[in-house]
Amino acid sequence: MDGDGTGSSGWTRALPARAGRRTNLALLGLLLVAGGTGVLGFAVGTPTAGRVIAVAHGAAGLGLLLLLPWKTVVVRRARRRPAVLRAPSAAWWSTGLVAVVLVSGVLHSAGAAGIWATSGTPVAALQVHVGATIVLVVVLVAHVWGRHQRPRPTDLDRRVLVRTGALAAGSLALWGAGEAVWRATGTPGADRRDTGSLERGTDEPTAMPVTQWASDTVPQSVGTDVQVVAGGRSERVAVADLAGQDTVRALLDCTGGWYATQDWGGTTLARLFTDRFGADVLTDAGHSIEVTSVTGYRRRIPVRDATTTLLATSAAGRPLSVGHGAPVRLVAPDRRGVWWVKWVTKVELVESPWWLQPPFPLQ
Ligand SMILES: Nc1nc2c(c(=O)[nH]1)N[C@H]1C(S)=C(S)[C@@H](COP(=O)(O)O)O[C@H]1N2
Ligand SMILES: [Mo]
Repeated sequence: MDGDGTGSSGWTRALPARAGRRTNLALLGLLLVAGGTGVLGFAVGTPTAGRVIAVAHGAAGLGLLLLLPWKTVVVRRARRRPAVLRAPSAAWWSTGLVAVVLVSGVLHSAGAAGIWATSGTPVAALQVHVGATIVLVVVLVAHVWGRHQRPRPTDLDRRVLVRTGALAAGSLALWGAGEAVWRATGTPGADRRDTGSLERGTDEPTAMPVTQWASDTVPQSVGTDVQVVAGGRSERVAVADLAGQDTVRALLDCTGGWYATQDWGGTTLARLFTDRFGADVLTDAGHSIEVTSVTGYRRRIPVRDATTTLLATSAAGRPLSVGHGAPVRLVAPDRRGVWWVKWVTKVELVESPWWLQPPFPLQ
């Protein structure tokens, strides 16, 4: 009847006849791991954890390719069913979007970020990756809806566990092979950081991209002082008084896919608070320090970070540019760029813990 049945080519006939429910579950599992590690990777800035997450993310994504032969069988079989013939759109959209997400992800990992660079925007591959993923999530929910692949107790039998292990090992091997290719060919991606970011403008703040999170914009005007608040007391500190007290060499790693290391100059949050409000002001570990931008953008830092976190007025010995947060910005070592609040107007010791906030800024 139709010419594309599974029997028509030798290699698909060799595949297990039961390719179906478990293939779909494995696909869903890989997509969930890839999606979860993708979101987590944006939240984590510490090297080792970042590395584990990035490898899992890459492997889970590439692992989808390993399931392609099985999924082809499933799709071909499904296409013989008239109901699916009539409404294939979600299925085709998900396939196309997965392809876009995979290709852009691989391009980014190869270091292709700069290839499509237009004025100061070196992050196109990663933006495509994230954008297509958001659309994919919507389409996938529509696609998976009504196709309940409920796990059964037998899904935990030994053969399945062995196959799951094989899939995980195969995915990791595929990821390792990709990395080996980048290294052998000297692709820029070979040098990327554990988080997957590429170096841009280390020790050269002017070469560093100016990046906003979501919808925030560079403000028209900024202040000349910072309001410091703790325990009902409030003081205004002139920006000039913050300059040059402490320096820290720290790496800014943007979720847009680039990083840069600079020598930042300013004053640590610990010094800022204890100089004004006494040595005991930061001793309650349940408290946090809320850092607010003139734009309303804000992040809460745990008090334990106060000694390493800087209110910075300079980078590489020169005053900050407006794009990079002048006159004062936060420098939060080991945290992703979203924490590095620019154009700071207020720092306040608050009683709530740091984790009581949206995981990413809302603006
Ligand atoms: N007020 C404010 N601060 C902000 C942002 C923002 O959108 N608004 N973006 C953050 C993000 S996502 C990054 S990566 C860094 C980028 O700093 P840069 O523009 O100096 O490179 O600033 C952070 N601080
Ligand atoms: Mo960022």
